[in-house]
Amino acid sequence: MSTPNLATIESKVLANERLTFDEGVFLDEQVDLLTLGRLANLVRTRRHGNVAYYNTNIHLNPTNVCVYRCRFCAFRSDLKSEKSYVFSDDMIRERVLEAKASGATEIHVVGGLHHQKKFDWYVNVVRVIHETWPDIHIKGWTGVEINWFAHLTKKPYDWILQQLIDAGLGSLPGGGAEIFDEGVRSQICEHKADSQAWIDIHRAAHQLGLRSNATMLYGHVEAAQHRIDHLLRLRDLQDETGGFQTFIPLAFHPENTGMDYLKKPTGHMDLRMIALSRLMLDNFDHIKAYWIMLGEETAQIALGFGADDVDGTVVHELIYHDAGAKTPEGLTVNALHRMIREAGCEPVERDTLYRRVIRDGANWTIGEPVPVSVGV
Ligand code: V47
Ligand code: SF4
Repeated sequence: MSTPNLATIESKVLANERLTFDEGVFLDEQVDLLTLGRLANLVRTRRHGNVAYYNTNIHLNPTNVCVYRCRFCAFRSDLKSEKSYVFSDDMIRERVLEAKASGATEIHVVGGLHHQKKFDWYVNVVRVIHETWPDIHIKGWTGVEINWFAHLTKKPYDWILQQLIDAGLGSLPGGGAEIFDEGVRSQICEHKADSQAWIDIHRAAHQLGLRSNATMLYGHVEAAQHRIDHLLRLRDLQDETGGFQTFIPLAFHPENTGMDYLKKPTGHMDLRMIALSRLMLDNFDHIKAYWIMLGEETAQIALGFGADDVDGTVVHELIYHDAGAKTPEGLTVNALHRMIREAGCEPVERDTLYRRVIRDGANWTIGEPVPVSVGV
């Protein structure tokens, strides 16, 4: 096999051809940011023109008590710690009514794995949200949580997922993927769901008709070959099921974590990861620049480096703020519009499934999906 070179990679990107593992590692290790960004922006505009997506959403982390101790996590708490909390049904209802009043179309639900809660407690969280306001899309519980529920109930993944769908679950978020490489995973989160479990759960979800997202946690102890391996394992599953919607690269935030001696990745690396994922994930429609994690400035610039989505209004974010994020906990729709327009893009509000949201005063309805082009 020939050694990868930029000229061949450029011509493959122009011809919409798939890049290999070696080409990915070469791009990651040796190609400068502006070249990566130029190529990724070409792919992004071929798919989306100048459209950039956002949504109106709210977060709910029903508990921070967690059996696991991932070294990168500042959010988790021991049961007896002063920091620990558990939402009651009334608190959940209050959050849902706040979401309704703010015009949110999505609630993003993830949390810790509480030692003393049974599977029914987690199903109940979904049911209470759904019964309080059936119109809100519930994007909830990561592959790690689904794996924990399988452990608790000794039931297969599709059974677990079906119980949650019956209670009102609409899709799965992309968390818990971290880095699939087994060696790296054992250093940063050795006890929780392994890579194969995460992949199997997303496959099971897709087979039941649920869409899901995928993430990658970068900027800690991993290297280029681990990042590219991660992206290609996701690309393989997407070839098989087509069920992923969005990929979200997540920058490690070290404050208050077990790896606080590491430095937070720079804006330079953040933009490289956005561009690299756009180039390698040729079968993913969307790459998200999660502004909460990147900061508003970098997220805005990322729209010119391969990203086509900035996530949403968010509100009540804890995972990144516990780990030192300096961004606000939420942004208004006007601020998101400004961020996107100044980047030369046209803001389109989407729901979780990337259908247009049509607003009329305080009311909203869901329109058609915005067409995505994959051709050259
Ligand atoms: O799995 C935890 C990461 C993830 C830290 O699907 C950290 O739309 C950096 O997955 N530094 C949860 N990262 C968040 C997540 C997500 C976020 C936004 C949108 C979507 C989506 C999904 O956050 C965890 C882990 O990878 N994480 N702690 C930290 N200190
Ligand atoms: Fe628990 Fe999730 Fe934090 Fe790991 S990342 S310790 S599973 S809350």
